[in-house]
Amino acid sequence: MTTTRTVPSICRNCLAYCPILVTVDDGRPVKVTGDPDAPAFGGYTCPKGRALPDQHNFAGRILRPLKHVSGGGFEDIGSAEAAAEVAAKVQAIIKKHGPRSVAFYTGTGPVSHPTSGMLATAWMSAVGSKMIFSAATIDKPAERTAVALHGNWIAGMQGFDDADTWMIIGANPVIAKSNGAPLHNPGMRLKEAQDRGMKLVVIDPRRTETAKRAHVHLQIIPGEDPAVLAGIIHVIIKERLYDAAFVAANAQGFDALADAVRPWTPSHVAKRAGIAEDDLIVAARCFAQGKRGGAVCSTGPSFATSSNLSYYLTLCLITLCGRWAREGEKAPFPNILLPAFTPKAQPYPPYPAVSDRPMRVRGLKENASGLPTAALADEILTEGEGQIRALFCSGGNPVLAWPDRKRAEEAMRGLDLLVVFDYHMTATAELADYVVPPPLSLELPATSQKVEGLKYSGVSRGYPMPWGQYTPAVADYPAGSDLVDESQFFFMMAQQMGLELKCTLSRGSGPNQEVPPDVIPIDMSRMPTIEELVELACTGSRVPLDEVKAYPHGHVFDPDVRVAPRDAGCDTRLELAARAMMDELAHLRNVPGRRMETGAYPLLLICRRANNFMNSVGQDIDILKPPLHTPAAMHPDDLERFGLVAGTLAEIRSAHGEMRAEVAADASLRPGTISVVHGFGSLDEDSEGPQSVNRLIGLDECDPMTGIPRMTGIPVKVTAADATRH
Ligand SMILES: Nc1nc2c(c(=O)[nH]1)N[C@H]1C(S)=C(S)[C@@H](COP(=O)(O)OP(=O)(O)OC[C@H]3O[C@@H](n4cnc5c(=O)[nH]c(N)nc54)[C@H](O)[C@@H]3O)O[C@H]1N2
Ligand SMILES: Nc1nc2c(c(=O)[nH]1)N[C@H]1C(S)=C(S)[C@@H](COP(=O)(O)OP(=O)(O)OC[C@H]3O[C@@H](n4cnc5c(=O)[nH]c(N)nc54)[C@H](O)[C@@H]3O)O[C@H]1N2
Ligand code: SF4
Ligand SMILES: [Mo]
Repeated sequence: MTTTRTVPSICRNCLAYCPILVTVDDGRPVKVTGDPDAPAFGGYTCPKGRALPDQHNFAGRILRPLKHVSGGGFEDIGSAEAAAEVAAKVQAIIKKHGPRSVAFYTGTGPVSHPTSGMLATAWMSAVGSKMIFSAATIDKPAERTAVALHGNWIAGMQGFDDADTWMIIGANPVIAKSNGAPLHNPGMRLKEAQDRGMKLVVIDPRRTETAKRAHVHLQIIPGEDPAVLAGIIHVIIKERLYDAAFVAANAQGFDALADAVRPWTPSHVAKRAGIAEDDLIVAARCFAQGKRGGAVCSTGPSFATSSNLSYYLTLCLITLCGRWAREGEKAPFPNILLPAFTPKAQPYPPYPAVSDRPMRVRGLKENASGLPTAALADEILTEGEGQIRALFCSGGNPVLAWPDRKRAEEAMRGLDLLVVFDYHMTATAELADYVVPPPLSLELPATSQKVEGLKYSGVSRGYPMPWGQYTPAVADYPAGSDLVDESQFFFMMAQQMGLELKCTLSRGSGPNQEVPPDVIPIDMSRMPTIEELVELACTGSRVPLDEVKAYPHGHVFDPDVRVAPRDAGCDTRLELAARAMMDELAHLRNVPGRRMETGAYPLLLICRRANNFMNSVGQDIDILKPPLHTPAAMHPDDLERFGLVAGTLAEIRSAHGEMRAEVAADASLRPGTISVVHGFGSLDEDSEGPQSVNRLIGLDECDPMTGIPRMTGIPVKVTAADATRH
């Protein structure tokens, strides 16, 4: 007899962490819907969330660790045996090449399993390697460098829920549940906000699902964000719309910033960015004349070059208009499952955005966002002392996700040891020596803490209300499986190698820590359970985990934390004129704008995300309708201009490479742009099927501070696939 039950849980596919109801038959998830009893989420789910049972029951799921066998293919290996073998191989590599030769890369997989990395990073530090990379540096590294250059505000940015003005720069939260609007049910949240009169400014070359709701949409030429932001600041200063009292009390460098934006007149910026001068002025007034609000950048400006500057000018805009939480207000981000701290109406001071620890390649250094992942392929492929020989890849898919698709594949093939933690055979896993399958989200406990912690990467993000939720594991491990997560695997290796692990819990970014980090020794005599690691992560939480557990549908807590005044004698200030940023702005003024190209590459390729897929995840799940070919959206006028027919195959070429895609008409694009979703493709993508857009993206134009390559606004040409054959 089947036992069926329906239980509350959390979808952890993306950082919205939507509360869900999961129907479980004999331990197997069979249905997921939004949880109508979860306060404030409105029962929202997206297709990815509803496909969780398909992901968990997926026929191609890897259920036991795999070892690559010489001659090709994989064979099953027990998890303990795999850990022992890998530990021995790592020891040999360290003996020969030193600890720097061992690297760890974490992708977006850990979004769905937040404790997976806890013991992995502890193990890295125990073996003495600092070579820890993450997808964050090919995502939005400027979130952290800009904060390092500008400083941050201890109490955080003003919240969304009582804002009357808001600016979203290169994000599409309605689809991506990303920066900009509240992560949960952003469409509903934006609508509510507009119904109460909030004015939204969106800067995006595409009239996105988010931009459609904007009061002013600046449909810019890709890459012109710094110009537009400088123009907006120019107007705000010229019309004296800034909060002079706030600036005088909390910032420095105002005069230098005013000088720096003076040449960025509305007429110059409008011409350069391809927008109407009036729209720019209205956007500036709209943002500055509101009483409360915020401004947030996302991947658009992050990928567009000059990303530190775009993010930095956005912080300047927030400071100029005093959009930080003020003394006496309810603290917008008080922490529920993170420790209690005192949110003050006071800045965290700026700190060095770049460390003195160099990489071996590209002249890059470690920076506030970590080690530059775009340099990792070259760190692997460049011979010499310190060359990386072993890579642990946790929940990432470098072959498809890293810019320069070919170089990424070469790097994966060039390693002495590649261990991939993933639940299915990805393009990267196919090249692994060992593939270790972790349990999937519904088989694991978790809390909403991960989303709260988003505020540590940049200005405040996360929940707009003090939300807390815990879920136990609601599904069983599949029968006959031998699943281990990263923490367990690294623990087993540590035991094998006689290492003592210590887990460091940091609650902040760089030196800006809300409370001092906790360093917690792990009992090495017994493998901790995942439940124990969840508890460990909640050490010192403002609301005890047990109290959160009492609300299985989640709860809006009301700790009534007020923003405290500035400390007596504190003279810390936010920096409006960081030298490096002012120099970059002056330099940009002297180079021509990113005019829509007209020569050999007449279109600009821009980035985009799809509702049914989370990067490369979901492409093998039938009900998410993976396409036969990578879709490429173009304005109907451009299809006509280049003699292309929607629904047919085309060849896209950049100076770096070429790809095959199926063109579609999309009038939401700025004419002259073409947008392609990343994450499609496979290891063998030459013969047929989808191809990765990272074939078109090279590493020759990387940001000198963070190393992020130009990943949007890339000149390309498009021809009908048949035409290219002749
Ligand atoms: N051209 C182009 N390139 C891009 C981007 C772009 O917009 N355009 N976006 C960039 C951005 S923002 C990012 S963040 C990176 C993403 O880069 P990656 O994170 O390297 O790529 P993903 O495809 O997200 O890979 C996530 C992997 O995690 C696995 N996974 C899912 N759940 C779990 C789990 O619980 N445990 C483990 N161990 N694995 C799990 C999935 O199966 C998948 O293979 O790509 C970047 N690359
Ligand atoms: N459904 C879904 N959700 C996801 C993901 C997914 O793959 N699918 N991925 C997750 C990840 S890893 C991340 S990092 C977040 C990212 O979340 P977002 O940053 O919101 O990602 P996108 O939806 O691609 O929005 C980026 C926007 O930038 C615009 N853009 C392109 N070039 C420029 C430019 O030069 N300037 C400006 N101002 N805008 C530009 C694009 O038109 C696009 O609308 O989403 C996360 N959520
Ligand atoms: S938006 Fe979709 S994928 Fe993201 S947490 Fe919610 S249901 Fe899951
Ligand atoms: Mo990302």
